[in-house]
Amino acid sequence: MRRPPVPTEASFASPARHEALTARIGTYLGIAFGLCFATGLISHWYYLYDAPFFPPTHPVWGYRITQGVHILSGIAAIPLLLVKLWSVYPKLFAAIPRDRRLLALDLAEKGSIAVLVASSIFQLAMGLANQAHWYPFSFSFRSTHYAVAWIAIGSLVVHIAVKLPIIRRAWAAPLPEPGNEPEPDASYAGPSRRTILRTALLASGVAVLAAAGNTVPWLRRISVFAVRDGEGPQGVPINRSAVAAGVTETARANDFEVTLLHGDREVALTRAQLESMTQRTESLPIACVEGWSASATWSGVRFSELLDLVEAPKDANIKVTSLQTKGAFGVTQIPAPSARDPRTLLALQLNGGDLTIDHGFPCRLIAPNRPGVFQTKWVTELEVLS
Ligand SMILES: Nc1nc2c(c(=O)[nH]1)N[C@H]1C(S)=C(S)[C@@H](COP(=O)(O)O)O[C@H]1N2
Ligand SMILES: [Mo]
Repeated sequence: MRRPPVPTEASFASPARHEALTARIGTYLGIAFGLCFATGLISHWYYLYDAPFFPPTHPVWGYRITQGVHILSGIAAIPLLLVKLWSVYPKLFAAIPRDRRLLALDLAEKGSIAVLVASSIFQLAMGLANQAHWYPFSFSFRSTHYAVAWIAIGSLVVHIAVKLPIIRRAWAAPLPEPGNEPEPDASYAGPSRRTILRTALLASGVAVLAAAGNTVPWLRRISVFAVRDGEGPQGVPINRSAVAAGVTETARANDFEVTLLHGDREVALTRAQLESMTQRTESLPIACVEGWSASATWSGVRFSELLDLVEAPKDANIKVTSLQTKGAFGVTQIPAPSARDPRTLLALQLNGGDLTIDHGFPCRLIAPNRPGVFQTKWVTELEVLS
């Protein structure tokens, strides 16, 4: 029996492929990766409890924009990465140099590209899975996504440095077409390289529009990828429901109280007592790490005024505990600058009505310019940290 021949680079040759096309798609992909990396670092910073300095509370929509850009640039990268991989995969079958020095260089380049490709696919797939609330992995999403981001961006920088001469050459001249080449292939009837480039960019743009409804309300109707429909009760989506958090009974209990703790000082307030305090109204967005966001009007007690009841120092961070019994983020921390921002509320109402139980009844935290996960619902204890 004859063995099938081992494929070579030429086995996959297509006149549509060209380094100038690869370099152009690569440039757009690089821009998407750069945006995604920078906004990812910003998000990571917002999540740190021990940052040397805290993210600002102004503008209130800051995280909404950076996290929206993070998700959308990641989504934009997916079609571009697929087309880019298509444009270069025959190189996997290129002949291996015999010369030792060239072989070493070849292996180093292939190795760095293998790391880049693997980490890029991993990041985009993981990000997409997280955005869709699908966690098929058992490791921590955030620390893994953060660590692999550095691997991806590091190998990307190496890749760009190695390919810079080609990238320069590609952009210096118009995209060459198969028909205009020194040896035109008369039998080629496929799309022009310009068409392939435009289609890749179009696919990327369509994917972005299909996801942007998560953030941009008037796009919601055409956004097939928008995981949140924006139609949650009181016009705001819900991430973790009261059932999922295991609070359906405790949140409705008649003896519900919020306890403020500062050393040996302790003040407990019922919802009725919270209602009898001065009520403030603020318009603040919920901006989830998954990229969706929604603006809303919240009313309740100014957080800073609650902290004053137990004479909390102005520079103290606060531990926020919810009734939640299941899942992460039942206990969070709010740094002093956020806790003391006058717009930060322990909210009792949303968009003009009492909070529904899924939005955090009896009371929840809402602070300007913070990731949604820290807008803790069903708050039952506030402890002043020293
Ligand atoms: N106690 C508690 N609060 C929570 C969460 C949670 O899991 N538990 N999820 C947070 C997340 S991830 C987001 S995006 C917001 C969403 O608030 P909403 O359901 O009112 O829209 O609530 C936050 N508050
Ligand atoms: Mo969230």
